[in-house]
Formats: sequence, structure tokens, C-alpha cells
Amino acid sequence: MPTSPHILSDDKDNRVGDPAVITRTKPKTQRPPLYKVMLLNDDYTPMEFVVHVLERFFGLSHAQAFEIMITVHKKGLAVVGVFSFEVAETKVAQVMDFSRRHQHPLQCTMEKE
Ligand code: TYC
Repeated sequence: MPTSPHILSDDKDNRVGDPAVITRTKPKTQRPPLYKVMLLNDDYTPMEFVVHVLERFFGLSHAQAFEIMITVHKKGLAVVGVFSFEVAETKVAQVMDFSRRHQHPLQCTMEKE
């Protein structure tokens, strides 16, 4: 059945050219939201410990880890990586737990991109 005599409908009764209807031509592929994982500077955590954390939990090379550690040290924080919610949550928990167990105040947080 046509929707109205003034609106053209296709063979599936979708209204064609009706401004009230938004039609999607491409199939919608939903991407999951991404989360930035950030490391925060403090005055007490040893630099070598931060480098070790970055190598161990983020799979960075020693050179990459050192570079990010220095950025955090100088700027106050840096993005370490971008992940799905579950992976970001796990990384934050691993870093926080490892730091606490070594009695360092290192802080790691996540934020929606
Ligand atoms: N500021 C620390 C120091 O001078 C080093 C440090 C770097 C601490 C990065 C935390 O996320 C951090 N020992």
C-alpha cells in the first residue's frame, strides 16, 4: 500500500524522497567506542619503573617506553594507547595493581576518545 498519494513508494513500501524519512544507502557498520589510556606524572615513581610498566603492559620497546615516560614526566600526562573499553579497563587495572603492589603512586586512567 502506498503511504500517501503524494509520496512515491518503492516496491518494499519505503517512501522515496519523503523528507520525513532518512534513508541509509550504505549498510551501517557500527564501530565500538575507543578509550585512551593515560599515564599521569608524580614526583615519586622511579623513571625505570614507569619504563618497565610501559614495556610489560603495553608491549612497547624500551625506546618507545622511555620516550612516553619522558613525555609524562615533562608534560604531566600522555596517552599510552587507544583500546576498546574492556582492554582499556584491563590495562588500567593491571598498571594500578602492579604500582600499588610495588608501593609506587603511579596513576593510570582512561577516557572515551
Ligand atoms: N616524575 C617521576 C620522577 O621524576 C617519573 C615519572 C614519569 C613518574 C612518568 C610517573 O607517569 C610517570 N621520578
